[in-house]
Order: sequence, then C-alpha cells, then structure tokens
Amino acid sequence: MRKWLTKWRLLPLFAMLTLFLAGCGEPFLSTLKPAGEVADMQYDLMVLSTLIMVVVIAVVTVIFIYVVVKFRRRKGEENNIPVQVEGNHKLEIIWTVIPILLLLVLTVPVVSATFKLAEVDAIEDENRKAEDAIVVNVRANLYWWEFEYPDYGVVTSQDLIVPTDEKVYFNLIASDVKHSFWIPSAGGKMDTNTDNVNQMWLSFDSARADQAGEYFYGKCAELCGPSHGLMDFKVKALSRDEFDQWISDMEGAQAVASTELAVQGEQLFEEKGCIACHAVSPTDERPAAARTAPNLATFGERARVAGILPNDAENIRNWLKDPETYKPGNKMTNTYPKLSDQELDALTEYLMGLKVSSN
Ligand code: HEC
Ligand SMILES: [Cu+2]
Repeated sequence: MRKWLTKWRLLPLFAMLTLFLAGCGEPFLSTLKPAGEVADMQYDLMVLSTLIMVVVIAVVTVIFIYVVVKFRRRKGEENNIPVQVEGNHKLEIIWTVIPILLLLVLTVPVVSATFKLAEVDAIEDENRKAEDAIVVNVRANLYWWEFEYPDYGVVTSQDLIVPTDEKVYFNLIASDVKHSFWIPSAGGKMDTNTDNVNQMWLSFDSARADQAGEYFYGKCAELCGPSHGLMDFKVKALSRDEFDQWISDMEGAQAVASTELAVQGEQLFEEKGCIACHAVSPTDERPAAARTAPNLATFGERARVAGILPNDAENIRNWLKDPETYKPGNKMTNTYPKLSDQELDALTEYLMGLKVSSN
C-alpha cells in the first residue's frame, strides 16, 4: 500500500502542471482565433479532425464500459463462458468499414485544402504587378526578418506590411540556418530553407484585423539558436489604399536628420560602422547577401526594438549598449566600438527619427 502511494504521489503534481501549462501562450499567438481565409481553412480542419477523434474515443469508451460491466465474472457463474465472437464476419466488416469511412471524411477536405493552399501560380505570372498581386520575399536571419517587395524595389525589416482582403504571396528563404515563417492567426507555418524557395499565400481579413489590434504577431517556428524564442515580427494589415500609400512613401523615402543631435547621430552611424550592416534607405539596392542587418528606414515607426523590446529611447539605448543581454547570440554584439553616453543619446535620437510614413 505504501509503495503504491509513493508511486502515484506525483500524479496530482502532473495534474496541476497540466492546468498551469494550459494557461501558457498569448491570445494573439493563437491559431484558435483565425483572421483570414487560410487560417479559417486550417482551423476548420482542426475542428473536424478533433470532432472525429472525440466521437471515436466516446464510442469506444462506451462500448468498453458496457462490455466490462456486462461480461464481468459474477459470483456463482464463474464457469459461464459467454458466446465467443472471434472471427465474426459481421463484426469484422463493421469495424473495418467504419474507420475507412471516417478516414474518407477526413481525407477529402484535407486534400482539397492542401491543393488550395498550394495555389501560388500568381508568383510566376509575368503580369502580376499589373494585376496587383502582392508578392513578398521573406528572408529569415538569426534572429531577424527581412521583407522585400520585389515589384517595388522596397525592403523593410521586422514589420511586415500587407494589404487586407486579398491574397498575399510569399517567397520564403533563410540566409543562415533553417527557420520557419508563422503568423498563427493568419495561417502557416512553412520552413524557410537556405537552398530552396518555399512558396505560400495568406490573406488577412479586414474586419478581424481591426479586432486584433494594431498588429498580428509572427514567430519563427523552427528552433534556430539561443534567441529563437525572441525571433518575433509584427504584421500590419492595411486597407488597399493605405497599403498603396505606404509603398509610394517607401519608394520616395529619404532619411533626414532633423535635429542637431540627430545629425550628430547620423555621423556616428557612419563613423562607428553601423552603416556597413544597416541600410537606412528602404530602396536598398544591395544584393541580399550584403544585407546583413535589419533595414532601419522605418525603425522610428516600429512597435519594437529588435522585434521584442517596446520601442522607446530607453530601450534603444539599452539595446545599443548591450544587445547580448536582450538577444543572446545575436549577430550585432561586439561588432562596433563601445559607445559613450553622449554617443548613445545622439544615435538614439537619430534612430527614433527614421520614418517614412506620410500619415
Ligand atoms: C555586424 C553588423 C552590425 C553592425 C556593425 C551593427 N549592427 Fe545593429 N544589428 C545587426 C543585426 C544582425 C541586428 C538584428 C539583431 C537581432 O534582432 O537578432 C541588429 C539590430 C539593430 C537594431 C534593432 C533593429 C530593429 O529593427 O529593431 C538597431 C536599432 C541597431 N541594430 C542599431 C545599430 C547601431 C546604431 C549600430 C552602430 C553603433 C549597429 N546597429 C551596428 C547588425 C549590426
Ligand atoms: Cu527560430
């Protein structure tokens, strides 16, 4: 009895842990709040397969309990052997056909969704720009994201800007190790590989984008290094008009330092070698391999520093002083000389002023 107790002592602990862990996760990172056509399709498949599984479990459990109760050994009937049904044709056929039917019910919608999700012909279409199909080249890097709009020669980082209520097509690659592109509420996920381009599409429903708040949240979903869990990005879904406006703002953007301190920061940005990695123009024409750090043209408009810290002067200073503390293993640590307080102020002022939006 004692031994039995010790063995099961951990059970309540695990039960508690299950409860506790079930509370983990952020509501805005949930696939259970779909916000677009792809997410809807994937959500429906999840519900369908869960339903089928629950029905199977329920039916099997009921039969099991019934059989255990009905055919249990009773006092005085120890030698009564019930009718044996082994090899019974009818039963064998029933429990072979039912699973086949269930699998068919699952297969048809899964296969049809798989083909729908793979419809990316628009990417190869030569007239895609004229037809207003938006293509984004996503490049995943340790531990930041780059989004290039090849039809407009525009590059941005960390914040993905998309139009609502239409298909947005993605070319996915990685520049160093394998990552995975995932916007839980919009759908996905798909690996970004170093040696081939994966393609997918998503759509963002305008009504539900408004409900979600300012941003959708995106994540890297493939363990890629010590800061993998911090490899976040944001998705801003704009109406088509606002999106077109944003593109034209980006096309004409020119970084201007407006205060004296910012001008100083701009100089430091060159002197300290930041410019060797970071572009500050959204029409960065360097080849991808030369773009070794996030494009900072829209940095002043981003919600976060390095994808994770709220974007304010204090956090920018902290990040520049010691990026390693915030993102272990990142590729900026120790690549530039130590900065004095005054230099940090100037650089922060300059960085906060990097904006392109006209509205
Ligand atoms: C060797 C290349 C390199 C140099 C030099 C460099 N950085 Fe970075 N920087 C990076 C990389 C890579 C990241 C992305 C880090 C991450 O998120 O993992 C980054 C991130 C940043 C970010 C956050 C960007 C964002 O979009 O949130 C800022 C701001 C920044 N760097 C400013 C600077 C400044 C200012 C300097 C010069 C003092 C500098 N960097 C020098 C590579 C570099
Ligand atoms: Cu990762």
